[in-house]
Amino acid sequence: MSQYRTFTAADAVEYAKKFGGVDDPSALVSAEEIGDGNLNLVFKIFDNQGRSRVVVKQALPYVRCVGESWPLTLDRARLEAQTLVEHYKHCPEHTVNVTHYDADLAVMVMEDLSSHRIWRGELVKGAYYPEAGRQLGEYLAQTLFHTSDFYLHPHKKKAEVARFINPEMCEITEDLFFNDPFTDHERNKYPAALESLVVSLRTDDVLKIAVAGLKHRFFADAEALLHGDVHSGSIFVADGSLKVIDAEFGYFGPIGFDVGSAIGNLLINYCCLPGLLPPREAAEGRERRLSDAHEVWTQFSSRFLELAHAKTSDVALAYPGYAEAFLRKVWSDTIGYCGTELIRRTVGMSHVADFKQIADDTMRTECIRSCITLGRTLILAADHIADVDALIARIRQAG
Ligand code: SR1
Ligand code: MG
Repeated sequence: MSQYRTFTAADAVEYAKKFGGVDDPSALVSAEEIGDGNLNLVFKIFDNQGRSRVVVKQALPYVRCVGESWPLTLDRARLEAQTLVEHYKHCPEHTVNVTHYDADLAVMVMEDLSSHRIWRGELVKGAYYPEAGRQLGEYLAQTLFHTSDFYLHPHKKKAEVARFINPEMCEITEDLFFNDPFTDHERNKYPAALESLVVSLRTDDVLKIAVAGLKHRFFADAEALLHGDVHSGSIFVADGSLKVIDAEFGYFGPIGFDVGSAIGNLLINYCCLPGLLPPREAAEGRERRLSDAHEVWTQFSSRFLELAHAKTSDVALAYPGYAEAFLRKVWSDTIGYCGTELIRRTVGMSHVADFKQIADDTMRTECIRSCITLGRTLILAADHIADVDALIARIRQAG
């Protein structure tokens, strides 16, 4: 029988004493629940000197931001822990270190990242981390290459695809990205002034066929072990450091989904900065976001190619020119999925601080309008944007 029970702060301290891996467990005395995401409980565990030492994270049997009316698998804790452990093997520099997990309690223990801050909060304030784009590109290249058919033996790859089957979490993405915003769904939430723009998404045949293609590839293209939810709220930054957390959506899917989600969140910030900062700072921040997005793609693609040239084991995939051809497919997927992230974060239910924190209603509406419009442009143009410089030019053109 399952031993699952929802942790109190005291339970989290007791758990950290047993499984936290600290030298002096009896010094652990208190916990603070700091979870501000949509799904889980997250406890920071403090010692008797008031220092935070480890983090205990527990999956709830339902979607936290909605309540018990939306039940959700506890197996996501296993999937999250195993995805992070796998990614840590290939990119320890940029993946949070999970040191212990327990499938029955849906709990994991991980390193404390108190010296870091959530990137989204920093982007909203206009803070700049010049290395973050490159570091995120490196994380994506290392984790996605080393879990792909370029690197894994075909038997191992198939076993890994089976280990990371994640139907319930994938279903959330399938619904929230590819269905809800393009239908009249009760979960959608957007400013009333944008009704006609949003309705136009539902009746645009070319757009809906492009979105169907993206959803189909999300169902079918088991290219690599994705993080599955790479947004700026799943990334901690500090000077010279970046760490990715929160991988409960991990599964084998199209590489462009992770890269596109990452770039999409930078572009959401780009669209929202005029509502968050005074004009000069906003303009400067927007240039930095374009440069971050450029860095993510440039670092990801150049490192992925380097790895493919040096380490591809399969004789057919190693044929000169194939990795480059594959990356062209990843590039158009990246632009398409980036577009769906812009639309689902604004029209759908999963809103983000970048626009929630805009104080002025009219300005907020205009920033959301530019996110939706850019998202649509990118989905429609995904096969026609040659490279990252052409992408940046398109974004500037969109205004
Ligand atoms: C019901 S969960 C909504 C969203 O929160 C998570 O962070 C994912 O982004 C998901 O799509
Ligand atoms: Mg998350």
